[in-house]
Amino acid sequence: MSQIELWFGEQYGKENGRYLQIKVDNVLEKVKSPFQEIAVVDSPAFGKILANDGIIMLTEADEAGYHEMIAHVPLCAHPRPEEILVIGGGDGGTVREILKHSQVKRVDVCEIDEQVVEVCRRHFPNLANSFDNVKVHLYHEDGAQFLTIRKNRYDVIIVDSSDPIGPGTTLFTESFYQSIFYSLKEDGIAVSQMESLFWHGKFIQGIFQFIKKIFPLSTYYYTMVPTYPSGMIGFSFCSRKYHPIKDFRPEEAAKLADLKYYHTDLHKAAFVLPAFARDIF
Ligand code: SPD
Repeated sequence: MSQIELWFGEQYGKENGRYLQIKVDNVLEKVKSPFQEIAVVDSPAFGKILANDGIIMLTEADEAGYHEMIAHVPLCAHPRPEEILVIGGGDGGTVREILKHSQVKRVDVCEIDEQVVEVCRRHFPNLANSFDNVKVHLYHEDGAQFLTIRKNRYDVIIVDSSDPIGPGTTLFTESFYQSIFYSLKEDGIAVSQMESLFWHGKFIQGIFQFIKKIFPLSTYYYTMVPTYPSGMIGFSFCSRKYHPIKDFRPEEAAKLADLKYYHTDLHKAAFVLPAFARDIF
C-alpha cells in the first residue's frame, strides 16, 4: 500500500494565513489556458474538484448550494425571466439551474476561457451538458466588452465569476456595474458572486458604495459552500425594480425539480445577515 498522500491546498487567502486542505486521490487533468491553469482532481471527501490557478471553483459534493442560489433567487424574484445572460459560469452549473425555469427563452453565456468549458465537458457532464440545450448561446469574450454592444437586452444578468484576481478582476469594478445596469431591461435584476462576509467585509463594502449609487435597490444574500473560503459565499442582488422578497414568487420556486439546497423559506432567510454585517452595508 502506498504511503504517499496527495493533498490539495486552496490558494485564495493563503497569504493571510488561511489554508483549507483536501486529500486527493488523483490528478485527472491539468491544462494551461491563455488565462489560467485549470485542474481537475478527484477527492474522497468531495468527489471531483475544479480548481483554477489553485483556487476551488466547484466540487461535486457542494456545487448545488452555490449554483441553485445564484440562479433561483433572481429568477424567482423576476415575474417574467425570459432573456438571461450569464457572465463567467463556464462549468455550466448556473445554466443547468436557469434551464429549470420554463419561462426562460434564451440564455447567453459569456465565458472568457474556452478551455474551462472543454475541461468541464470532459469531467463534469452533469453541469456542462446544459450548454447543449438549444436555448443556450455560448460566447468566448471578455464580459465587460460583451456588454458594451448589448443595451436594454436582459431580464436577468448573473455574474458567476471567480475571485477579484486574475481574469475576474474587471468584473468587480464600477464601470462594469454601470454596464450591467444599461444591459438590463428597465425592470431587470443582476446577481453577482460577492465573496465572504467573514473574510472580505472591507472589499464588499467598497463594491456596495458604488452599487448603491447605480441601482435603486441593492442588497446581499448568501449560501453555504464548505469548500469555499470560510464555508460561505455571498451574492450582490442589484435590481432596477423588483424586490427580492416582496416580489418573490413561491409558486415558481415550488415548481423547480431536483433541488438540493434552495427552497422557499431559504429564499427569504438568505437575506437575513449576521449582526456584524450591519457595519459592512
Ligand atoms: N473562491 C472561489 C469563488 C468561485 C465562485 N465561482 C465559481 C464558479 C462556479 N460556477
